Amino acid sequence: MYLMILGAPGSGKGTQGKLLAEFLEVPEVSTGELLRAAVKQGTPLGREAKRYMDQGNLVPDDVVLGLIREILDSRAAARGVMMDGFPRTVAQAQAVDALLAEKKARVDHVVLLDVSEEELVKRLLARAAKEGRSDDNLESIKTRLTVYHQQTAPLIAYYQKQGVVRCVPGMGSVEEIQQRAREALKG
Ligand code: B4P
Repeated sequence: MYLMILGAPGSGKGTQGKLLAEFLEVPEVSTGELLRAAVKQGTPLGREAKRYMDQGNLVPDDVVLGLIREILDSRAAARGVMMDGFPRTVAQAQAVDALLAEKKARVDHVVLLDVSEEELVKRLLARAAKEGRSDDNLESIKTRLTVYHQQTAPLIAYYQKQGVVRCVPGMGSVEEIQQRAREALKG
């Protein structure tokens, strides 16, 4: 089963994606986490990615696609994968569709987390105070929201055409939202 979790920054992609992957017994892959790990290790890829991430911009498609290709070709992902925070552009979505087609597979579900803008900013600022992530500052958050509307939100229509979008209201407790996501996958 190939799933994606789509939503604005702070919508709970990481939080819900991990729980849903555990429930469905598929590995979870977060491009954000992979990129942050590369930054921490100081690899050439990490050094390039950091420039974009700190400003709230997307890392170039070719960098992210290299990471995803490796994962989809791995044995761990042979039975499916939960992709958290990927794809984020129509070009990434088209590329992953082509990679899956090579495996005679397709995207089965796209879980779309719907959260108000006010709540998104509140959550990210709360995380900034707790974890100090370098892209969780007000300026970068504003850029990330703009980038989401311009480059990632068009994916909703892209996947609606494939009939795979499962819209999940993303406000409330983590447990409530997880329950809704599981229900949405049944429908
Ligand atoms: P991500 O790591 O995907 O970061 P994010 O959009 O902020 O979402 P995240 O998963 O961390 O947060 P969540 O909503 O779970 O990306 C970071 C950067 O990496 C991007 O800006 C970009 O530069 C780069 N990148 C990643 N993927 C890319 C790609 N495919 N292409 C190009 N660039 C890419 O949670 C946020 C906070 O809310 C948490 O503190 C959480 O605890 C809290 N929260 C969650 N659910 C809650 C709830 N129900 N109630 C209250 N708080 C809640």
